[in-house]
Amino acid sequence: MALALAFSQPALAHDALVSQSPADGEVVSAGVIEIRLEFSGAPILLEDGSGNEIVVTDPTGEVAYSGCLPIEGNFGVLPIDLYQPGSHTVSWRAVSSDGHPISGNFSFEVENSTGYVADPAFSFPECGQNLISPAEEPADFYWLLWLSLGVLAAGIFFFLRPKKRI
Ligand SMILES: [Cu+2]
Repeated sequence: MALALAFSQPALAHDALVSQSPADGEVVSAGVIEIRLEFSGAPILLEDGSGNEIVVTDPTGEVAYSGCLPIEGNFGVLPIDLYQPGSHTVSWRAVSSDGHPISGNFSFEVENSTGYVADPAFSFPECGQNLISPAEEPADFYWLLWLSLGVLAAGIFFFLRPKKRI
């Protein structure tokens, strides 16, 4: 039972998204905006830069950004230059400080009443240079790994559960 508890305990310690900007459904003006995600703990930075990732899709279905999510303490912060009016969708995933993957998605609206055009001088933060093609999905391996660990923990828990008297 102690072993089962030791296995199941970390699942309670996932970090959570505590606030975000833009909010889900928020309307923002075209231009360079910051997508800010605040977590309850600082996401773990893996050496190869994978694990903390964000994908932004514009209203035409084009991927506006797909790559690492720059981490600043408890925050994931991505500046992005947006001009396409309409609904943008954001999907993110991060490595919780307890080592588990967490993820979420939301959408927000861009309003462009001033005829704003993309700034040719805009560049993504350094970790954004290494863009990941949406087709590659390199983090899937980690999801499978964590899923299999969860199944293993559940199996041990089941095996060690207190037996009922007949
Ligand atoms: Cu966890």
